[in-house]
Amino acid sequence: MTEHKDLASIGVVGLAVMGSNLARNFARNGQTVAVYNRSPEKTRALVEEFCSEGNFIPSESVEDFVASLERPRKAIIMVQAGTATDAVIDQLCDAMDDGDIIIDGGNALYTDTIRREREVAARGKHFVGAGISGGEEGALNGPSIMPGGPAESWETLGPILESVAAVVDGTPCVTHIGPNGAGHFVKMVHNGIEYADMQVIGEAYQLLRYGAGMTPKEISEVFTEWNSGDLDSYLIDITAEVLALEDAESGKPLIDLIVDEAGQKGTGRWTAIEGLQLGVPITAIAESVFARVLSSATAQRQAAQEEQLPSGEVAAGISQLGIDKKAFVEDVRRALYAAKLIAYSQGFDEIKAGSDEHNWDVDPRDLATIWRGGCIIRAKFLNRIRDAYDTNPALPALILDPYFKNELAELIDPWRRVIVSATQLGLPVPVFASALAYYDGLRAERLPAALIQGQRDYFGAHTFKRVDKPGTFHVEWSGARTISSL
Ligand code: NBP
Repeated sequence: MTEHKDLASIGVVGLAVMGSNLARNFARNGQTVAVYNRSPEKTRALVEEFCSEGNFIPSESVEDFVASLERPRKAIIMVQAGTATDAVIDQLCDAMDDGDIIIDGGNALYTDTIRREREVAARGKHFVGAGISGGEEGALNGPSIMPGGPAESWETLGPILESVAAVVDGTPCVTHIGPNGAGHFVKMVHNGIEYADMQVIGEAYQLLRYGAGMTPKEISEVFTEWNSGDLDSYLIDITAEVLALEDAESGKPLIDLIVDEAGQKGTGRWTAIEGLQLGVPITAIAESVFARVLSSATAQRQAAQEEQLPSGEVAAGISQLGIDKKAFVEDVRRALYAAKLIAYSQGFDEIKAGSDEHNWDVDPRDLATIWRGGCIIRAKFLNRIRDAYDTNPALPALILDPYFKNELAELIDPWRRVIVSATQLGLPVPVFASALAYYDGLRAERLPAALIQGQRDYFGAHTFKRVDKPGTFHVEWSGARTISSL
């Protein structure tokens, strides 16, 4: 085993794009970084190319890597979620000593993180599942980091993670989220919100392009303008850039040359599944996952076009509906903002439900704080969310905060108008529309659930409760239809 004179304060295992950028970020911020990758070529390439950025200690075996770390050892795993992560944890556990800390920075399923923490603790080590957001750029220049795991690990890890996280108004975008799987759970919902945020932007684009007949370049300018207001965010900013780009070869807008099929990897899908399991109506997030699934149903989409599924009477554009373009653009902006608000409100509901279920005590204010920088959903709007939970930490729903309620009063009519127009134009706006259905559902004094209870009692004697008296009731549907109290 190699003897190391100087030891590393942190190590990174897995040197693909995320791991190597994170290792460089640590090195640039004055940490001596131990680096290891399964195939040594990546380790060599990283150190060769970036040794001028700081101190790296490369290793070509896990044992050497572990020996190059100061105690308690801290190693961040940046490999694929699933079996690769389990394999690396096993190797590290064998080589490490009691009290050392293994951090999984990949996109693990939080239930795997809970299991891993238990298994690693049984082997005498600490395990921290940390969500890391911001993609490769964030990993290099400052991500938003969501670590779970034991509070005592955070005391050791906190200062190191703070040294590489994004910083907003002097506050690093990292904090201890809660025990065991809390960090990865929160990262999962963050990604679910990201799906919805991207989809509502997509729906706005679709309406402006195929409803208002605007060119990608014109829409890019609209997004640039929107980026200076309530919608100011990383995703709106990059949308303007994507729409502005022309393919040098053909001179066509790049957007028209990209195949319109979006995949949905682990985290977005998990957020929807978890919402169902926890019984939280995260409709905007789930619809955004389904929108991607539909986009990828290539064979069905092709058949539907070939068969010319009837559209009914649809307008070719907003002028046919007598709608002014400038007014429409502003309505779409407001509809986007409203649907986005619902997606965030639902995401925070899911986090609260997960936190209650697992006794994590996640503070929503912390999340709004650390998502303001580094991560994909970073936005000015998160300051408002932070203020909302500051004012009332027990807010029953984000949209019930007085500021957001006032905003919704301004957004609701344009939001309804846009959905009506989208229907008349035959353009799909699944998240705009489902978010409004959720909103109206929440507001409704009476929901048809009463009828559903009646149906359930009819065919399955499921019983029902009444609004006018306490108790449980059943109707003898097949006989005299008398209502009896049970
Ligand atoms: P990948 O997940 O694509 O790369 C895996 C790396 O792990 C390779 O360098 C591979 O080595 C190494 N590895 C080791 Br060490 N042991 C392995 C094993 N037993 N099996 C398989 N691979 C092993 O890297 P990534 O895109 O940098 O992502 C890393 C993690 O960060 C993932 O969990 C991802 O979900 C998460 N994440 C990614 C992003 C993003 O924007 N890409 C954003 C946020 C989070 P090799 O060279 O020998 O194959």
